[in-house]
Amino acid sequence: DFDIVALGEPLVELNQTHKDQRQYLQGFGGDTSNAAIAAARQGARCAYLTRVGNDAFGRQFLDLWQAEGVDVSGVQVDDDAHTGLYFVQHGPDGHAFSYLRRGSAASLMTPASLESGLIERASFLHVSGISLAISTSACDTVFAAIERARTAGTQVSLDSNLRLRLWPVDRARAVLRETMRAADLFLPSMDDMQHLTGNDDPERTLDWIRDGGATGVVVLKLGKDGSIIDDGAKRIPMPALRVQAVDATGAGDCFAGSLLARRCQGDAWEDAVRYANAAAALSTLGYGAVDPLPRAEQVWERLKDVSA
Ligand code: KDG
Repeated sequence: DFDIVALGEPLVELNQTHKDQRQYLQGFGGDTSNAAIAAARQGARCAYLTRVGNDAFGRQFLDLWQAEGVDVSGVQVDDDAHTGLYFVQHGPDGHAFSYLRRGSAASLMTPASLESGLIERASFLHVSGISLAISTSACDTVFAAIERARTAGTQVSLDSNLRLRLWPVDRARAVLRETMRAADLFLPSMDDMQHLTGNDDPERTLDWIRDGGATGVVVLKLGKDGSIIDDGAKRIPMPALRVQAVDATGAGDCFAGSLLARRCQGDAWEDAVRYANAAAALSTLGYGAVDPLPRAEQVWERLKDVSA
């Protein structure tokens, strides 16, 4: 059985280095894949549900997940579609992504892609705004996955991960609102919510989420200002850890995966969020979404320094 089954699109990553703007490091990305690997590095038993191309990148991903201990029995290989790709470019305002993913194998997922029965054997199903945005059949697949999870008693975790390059804001708002109602854990970022609601006040944002019908635990991510846990009864502000970030790509995914991993180990929400904050901070110290994801020993070490 599994702690976490994640569903979405893996993307090969080409990440610009600071030394030479035309030099790119190849790595791996895709928010839900990042989250699954982050969780596996914290000791969680994970599986990933997706579809990759029958190409060199698809094979690299299968090797990566296997090396990370992420179960691939629910990964489909598509002979006629490619594995998606994205570029990370760094500028004075942080990083920017551009994508080569339209028509990718993952975007061709359908509810039939879920027949492996993995969701039914997990504590958590983890999905995101990107899983919902890449195509209508992928969106249907996420809804079908949530349905399976609810029937089986698997908890649903949703990261907002709004990418306005992928869908219009009105559709994003409508679909995310519907999905957050079905989530046992909703992980929105303040940036995403500002685009969806037009307001930049965390309390009002949490009110919007509750008024919209979310009944699960909500952890609103405030970037350098930390996060707020809203468990439905009270709101608990949690501080962030300060680090000299090199590349924040995937930090939110590391937060999600680490939080879920710690919940599966029995942590209370505050302890799990404190841990996930430290893991996410450490994940920004190197280039790329996956390579710098910390392992449990490093996170505990860091938490020891903070409390000392
Ligand atoms: O959170 C990081 C991801 O956004 C990145 O790995 C690429 O999945 C990706 C996307 O669609 O933006």
